[in-house]
Amino acid sequence: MADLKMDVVVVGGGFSGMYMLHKLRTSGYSVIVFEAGDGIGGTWYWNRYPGARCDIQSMEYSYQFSDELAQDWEWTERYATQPEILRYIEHVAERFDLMKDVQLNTRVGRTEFDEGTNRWQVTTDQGDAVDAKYLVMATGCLSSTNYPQIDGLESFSGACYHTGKWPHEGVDFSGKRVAVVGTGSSGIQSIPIIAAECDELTVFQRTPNFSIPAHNQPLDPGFVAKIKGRYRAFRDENRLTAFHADFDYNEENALDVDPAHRTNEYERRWAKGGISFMAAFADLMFDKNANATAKEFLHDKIDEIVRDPDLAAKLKPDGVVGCKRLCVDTDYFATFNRDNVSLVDINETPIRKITANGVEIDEGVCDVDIIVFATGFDAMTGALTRVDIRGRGGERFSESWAEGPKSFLGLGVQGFPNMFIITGPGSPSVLTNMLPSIEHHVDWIGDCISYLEERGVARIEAKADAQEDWVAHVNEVGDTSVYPQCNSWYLGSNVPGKSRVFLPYLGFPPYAEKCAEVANNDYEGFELSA
Ligand code: NA7
Repeated sequence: MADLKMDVVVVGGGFSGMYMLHKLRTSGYSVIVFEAGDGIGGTWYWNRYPGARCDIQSMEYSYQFSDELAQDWEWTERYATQPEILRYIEHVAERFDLMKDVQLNTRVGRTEFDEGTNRWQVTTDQGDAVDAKYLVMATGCLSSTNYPQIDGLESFSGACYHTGKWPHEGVDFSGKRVAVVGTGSSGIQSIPIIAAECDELTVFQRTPNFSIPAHNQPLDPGFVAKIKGRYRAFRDENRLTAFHADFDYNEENALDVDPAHRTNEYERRWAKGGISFMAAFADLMFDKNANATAKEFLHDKIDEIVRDPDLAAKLKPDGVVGCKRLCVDTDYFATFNRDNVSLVDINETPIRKITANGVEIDEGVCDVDIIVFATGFDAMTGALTRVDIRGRGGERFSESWAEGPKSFLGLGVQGFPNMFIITGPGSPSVLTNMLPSIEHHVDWIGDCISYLEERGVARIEAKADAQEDWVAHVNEVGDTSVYPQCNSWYLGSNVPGKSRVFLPYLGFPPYAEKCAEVANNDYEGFELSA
């Protein structure tokens, strides 16, 4: 017997879960949020590694559901740090009195759909049993950490950390010999800071990454006033762009302009800094030859920065620019000019095992006191499939997605009625500015629930054909681009054994149009039963 009867259970207290709570409560529904951490914030709660920052500019990385909130909150830097983003979500929770419906330190366990009542029976590791009509998965895209399987890891006598589960008290690197494994965004942000603090740093690199300088700086009050003076219009303009962000998109194709013009544009964006480098030309993500011009430019930059040519060669990515998410850094490449930093390319010299004293490669053991795994996440699906969800007929969610995720719009899954996913695979999510994409999904789900409740609908479920067509469409659109042509977490290829499927939907505006069309046509593509 359930202890508690609610309209909605939300799993996860990150940015999506907190806004979902606010949205539903404002519409008059009873909601409980279960959050595994002992604080809210999701990604921004767990990723406390040195240098953790958002790679989207702070003036865009915030909620827009409340004009007062948008006007009142003052960001201090161009790219907000993890602590500042955490302060922001805590402020939001306090301002809208959200915490009274959030239960921390609670992991959702077996959760079953009861076909007799059309309701979810949710249990938790704290002994809660909740009967709820709707289940909203707000478990985040980058929350299930990916630990490499390296022999001997348990025998290491020093300290081991993962950037995505960083200790709250921080880590003192002074006087220490440190290994960092992984050179994605987390590695690239933390390596310069760890290098400056520790005695010796060895970076173990499997794949080099492209990175653009952040040129982070305190926010100029004039710039803030300008954006705040037309905040809604600014956000509305961004909503009409592919990445749902203010990237200063250039409509020209790299291959249609002369080389000098092309280099100027790349130089301009390099000097400006940030991920909008990707919007330098319209064909960069659709034509490998166009992309190669960006690659050449970025290779030259690495040569300019890194003094040792052999080292520079090892740091140059061979792949397609942006195919793995482009990184944004502060002094990453220059860090390799330091005397206390060395690089091990593990393709040339693989890690054989971890010993009590350090990391063993062919040339011997690299003795270290601390190992930092900056090895990323089982992205987009990991946090969902690890929850024991049983749908219609007892179908296990993890099994239904064993060959790759199947959903309609990344929002609903056939066989799992009355369940919604926020920024699930099959939606633009990680290819966009996450915050407005979260808000878009939360608004859509909230409106859908109100529609169902107003009409006395007992059950909503994605139809098999709509889901099949959508999955095919996501792949078709993905295949028009160069994204599927490399290995990245967008494709699940960073996790051994994970099915290779292009997870996000490319292009926010057509996606938003489709979502609106589905809603306007009485949730066409979903089966609604009285
Ligand atoms: P990423 O971007 O997935 O980077 C993880 C890094 O760890 C990447 O360089 C991986 O190499 C490397 N890796 C993963 N597994 C191993 C093993 N087994 N051995 C050695 N190296 C390994 O995660 P981040 O946390 O940096 O960033 C995630 C997102 O957060 C980022 O894209 C932004 O959106 C914010 P690989 O490239 O797979 O060869």
